[in-house]
Amino acid sequence: MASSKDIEQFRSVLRKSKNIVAIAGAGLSAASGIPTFRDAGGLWRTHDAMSLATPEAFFENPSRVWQFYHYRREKALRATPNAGHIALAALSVPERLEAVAPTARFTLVTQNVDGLSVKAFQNVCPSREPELFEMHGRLFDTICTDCGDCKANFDSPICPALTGTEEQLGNEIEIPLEDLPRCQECTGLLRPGVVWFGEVPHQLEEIGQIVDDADLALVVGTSSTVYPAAGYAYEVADHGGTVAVFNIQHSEGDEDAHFLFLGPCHETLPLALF
Ligand code: BJW
Ligand code: ZN
Repeated sequence: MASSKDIEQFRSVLRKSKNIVAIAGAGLSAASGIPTFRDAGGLWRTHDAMSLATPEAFFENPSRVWQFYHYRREKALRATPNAGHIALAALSVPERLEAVAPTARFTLVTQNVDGLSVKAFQNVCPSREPELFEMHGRLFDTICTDCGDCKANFDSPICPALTGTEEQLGNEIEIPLEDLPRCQECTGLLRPGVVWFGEVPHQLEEIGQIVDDADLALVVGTSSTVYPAAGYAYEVADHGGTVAVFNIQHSEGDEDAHFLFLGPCHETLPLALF
């Protein structure tokens, strides 16, 4: 089956849909200056994922891992949502959703940890709780490795010893354990509140239900290589739903998508949706 790029045809599917789920990845935040992982310029092209994004890597070298996440936190703190985040957030506003999909419910499932979709939802509709799942956690949460306390933390820098290290990411420095971020409750070592390889993503039961119910999946800016998120579009297609991929280039499985909108998603999403 050849994928369609016909916006009018997509709009007519959108109009009839009842449960829309968007599954987003790093490409959604690319236009906000947040690096992706696997495509040109992506973090995993120059940094080894297994020595930065696993629990084993953290306990082996917490200084290296904190330096990496401090760099990511500082970038995300200064970033603002782009037109792609805003277009998805607009679908959570009842009147906006009703205009394009009168009988639909919309949910965003993001793999991104940068908080930009939350910011976009707050900008667009401050009075509503967003239908939003951050399945790989948040850069701005910390978890104590001793007592398990989980807290939001937007400090910049997160601890004095990391000051300025974001300027020299390739240049690893060794920070003593006692100078890394520590728990306010028990002084234990804090870790970033993100989901690493081998860990179980958040809210899988609720997301599973949303995916089971979805009759339209928007797959936005993800390489669709990391599970379980990579499986959701297949699940929607398997039970008869429609899949629309928004990506700047070809990605895993997009040959099976019903719609394929190639281009930067801060341009293609607003065009296709509104
Ligand atoms: C644009 C654009 C623009 C650019 N516009 N587009 C073998 C087989 C199957 C599974 C496994 C396996 N071996 C191991 C596993 C499991 C593993 C996995 O899937 N590994 C694969 C690599 C094979 N998964 C896990 O370990 C997960 N946990 C798990 O499975 O638990 C077990 C379990 C599950 C379910 C039930 C019970 C138990 C956890 C995965 C955690 C991933 N963590 C990371 C780091 C998070 C913290 C951090 O940010 O540092 O999450 S890795 C990284 O990849 C990050 C991302 O969320 C994730 C996905 O990447 P994403 O978003 O797709 O980014 P890219 O860079 O890959 O793609 C960007 C795309 O955007 C590209 O396509 C570009 O073209 C496009 N783009 N600019 C539109 N302007
Ligand atoms: Zn603690």
